[in-house]
Amino acid sequence: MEYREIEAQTLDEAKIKIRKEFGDRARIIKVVDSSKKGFLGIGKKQKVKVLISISEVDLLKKYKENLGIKNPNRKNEIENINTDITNQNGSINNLLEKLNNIENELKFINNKAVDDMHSNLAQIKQILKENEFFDDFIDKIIENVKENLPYSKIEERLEVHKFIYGYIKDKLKIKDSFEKGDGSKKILILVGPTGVGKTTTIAKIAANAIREKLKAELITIDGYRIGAKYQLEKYAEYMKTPMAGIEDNLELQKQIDLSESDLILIDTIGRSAKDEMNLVKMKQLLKLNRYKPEFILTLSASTKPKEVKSIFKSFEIFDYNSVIITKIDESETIGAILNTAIEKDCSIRYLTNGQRVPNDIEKATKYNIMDKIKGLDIEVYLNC
Ligand SMILES: Nc1nc2c(ncn2[C@@H]2O[C@H](COP(=O)(O)OP(=O)(O)OP(=O)(O)O)[C@@H](O)[C@H]2O)c(=O)[nH]1
Ligand SMILES: [Mg+2]
Repeated sequence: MEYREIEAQTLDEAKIKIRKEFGDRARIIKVVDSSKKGFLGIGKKQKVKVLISISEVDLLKKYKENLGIKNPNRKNEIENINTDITNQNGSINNLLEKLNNIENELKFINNKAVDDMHSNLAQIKQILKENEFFDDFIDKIIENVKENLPYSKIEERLEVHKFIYGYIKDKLKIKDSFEKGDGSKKILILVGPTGVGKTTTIAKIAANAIREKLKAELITIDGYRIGAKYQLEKYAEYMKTPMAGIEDNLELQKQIDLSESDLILIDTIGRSAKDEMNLVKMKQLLKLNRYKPEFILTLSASTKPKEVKSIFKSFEIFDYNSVIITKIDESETIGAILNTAIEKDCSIRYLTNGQRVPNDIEKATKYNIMDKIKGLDIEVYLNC
């Protein structure tokens, strides 16, 4: 560091001198007024002495570097910083615009992937899939929304959910009364795969009928399996209601002829959908020429969707027109069964939701079935 004393008439003049000679290496340390006084101020000679320090070039450079100033001209530096910020703002805006474009492109691609579908419809499609409705059924629903809902409503998620709820609800058929067998006797025959809960459900229906002061009677054709007859016998005993095990068609006809019950519930042998031979035999055994029994397909909510259709198909030889969905408590979804029942124009009769006899059974209603469809807006359930 060097020190100098600069003399000039005014401070401004001294500053110009300093700037010219030393640039911004100089720092003013002290200013001394050394004017020579004239008489009564007349002839006064103005003079200032300015003491300055002068940094060495390297030191100054370092000092500026430490401050982050590269450009010796502070004004330029600030201007540059401002320009940088403006540029950065520009880049951020550019970036945001690009992101926006990418997002729009993705939306477009996604929509293309789901057949140019509005996101609300894509969401509904997903919900129905998660409920295990089949693709062709879902496509039909989506087409229906597009045809019947104006675009302004498709834009509103809740409107779409309401439409879907209403659509499925309208398609569902419920059966809650018994067809009369011969004017007085009502005969229900439960058929279905093995282990779905036919025997348990028969006991539940009988117990509830008895509660409603109906005379109920139980019959099983499942005399071959150890324990099967015993299971029904135990329920009958508990309910103090008649129970018979029959082995052939004649015996069955006779049993019904002699029965004085309002409701006859016939339990059958669980058959796999592939067991066509035995299904045909069972149909022959259950042939009741003088009566009009009502066959009910019983199947479990936990049946795999891809098996549901083949079960409906295999049991078609019984001409059933209603179903009981069992083990609702063990499954999250019943879409595949509802889907197939709707397609086959089949009514839903009961839902069973546990092992307890007689409590774990409900008569099917459109509302308790729609409640099982997950993922629709809660408002829909509250207001529909
Ligand atoms: N969790 C649950 N279990 C049930 C329900 N209904 C029946 N079960 C149980 O399912 C098992 C089979 O019930 P069954 O009534 O014997 O079934 P099934 O259709 O008569 O069986 P098969 O005569 O062998 O064809 C039993 O352990 C029942 O307690 C239900 O709604 N929920
Ligand atoms: Mg059984």
